[in-house]
Amino acid sequence: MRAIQLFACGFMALTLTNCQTESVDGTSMDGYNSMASKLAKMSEKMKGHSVYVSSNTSGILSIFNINESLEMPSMKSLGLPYMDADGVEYDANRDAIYQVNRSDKALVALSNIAETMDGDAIMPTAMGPSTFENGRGSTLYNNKVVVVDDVTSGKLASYHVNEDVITDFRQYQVGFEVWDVHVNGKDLWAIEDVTSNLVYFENFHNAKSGDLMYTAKVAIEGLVRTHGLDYDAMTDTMVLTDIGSAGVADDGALVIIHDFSSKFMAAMDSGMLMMDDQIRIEGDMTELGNPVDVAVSPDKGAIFVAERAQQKLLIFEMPMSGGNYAPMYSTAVLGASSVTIDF
Ligand SMILES: [Ca+2]
Ligand SMILES: [Ca+2]
Repeated sequence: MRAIQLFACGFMALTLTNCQTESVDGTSMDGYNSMASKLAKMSEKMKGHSVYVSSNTSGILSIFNINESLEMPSMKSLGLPYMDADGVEYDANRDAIYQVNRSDKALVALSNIAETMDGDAIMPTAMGPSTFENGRGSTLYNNKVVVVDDVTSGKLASYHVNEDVITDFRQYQVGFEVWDVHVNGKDLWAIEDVTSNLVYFENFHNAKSGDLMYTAKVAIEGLVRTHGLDYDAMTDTMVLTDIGSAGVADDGALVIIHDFSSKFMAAMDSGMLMMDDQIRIEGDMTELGNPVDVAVSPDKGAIFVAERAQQKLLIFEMPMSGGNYAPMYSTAVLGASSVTIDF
């Protein structure tokens, strides 16, 4: 109970910047307690325990519940009316999923996800306009989803989203092929496909449709070909995937960059973020071949990987230093193409 109260306190501190740190006596602080317990319930609900994995071959959305254990999650499979999916986002406010449906070239919404059971076939409750050709990664922010259109010479399509309606918001030409994106606050980070480049767009949220100029493009030393990225703002941790050669099924790696902001800003002049500033997971124990997407939870001390070549979901412990580590959890997910978490 104390842990829950402290958690609620943390939640209130974020919203009200005012917080009682002592545990409270229920008889004298009924109002506070009931508010705290409401907040606790809400934040507990907002903080889920699920890992969502798209497939680009199976027509299945896989959901893993890690509440009991990261090493032994329970799993449910949901059938979809399309086979080829990529970017996946979970909207905790609506208990909805937004998924890049590549078969129909549209972003779709899937609703009431918490109520679904293993084996259910579900239908989208909303479908967006077809404004991308070759959809890949995605990112969710402020009731909008940005979808990467991996065409020459590179596009981003963004949409207003909720569980019932998906409409056009803006379209941007970025001038290079993109694979994955992540919005943090007002800024956007993108992976340039077929390169080791991480690209920064400052103040993305103000950008109008049309040509979008990047603020900085930085190569990640030692990285061959990056695909997925995820960033945790609380701990300033960036994680990138390295698929190595697309045709080689055992040469993948993960790159973790702590104190990312200062390192990236420092690297903007030279155009390269050096090996010394990175932690690298690679080698025969890792099961990494073509890790196409990643989600990071410093809270759980874990990194979640959609591994396309080996067709798996992999969960790694957040490493303190580089090395050839075995994942703490590895399971088959046919066509694993994208991953997201709700905690
Ligand atoms: Ca590879
Ligand atoms: Ca991603």
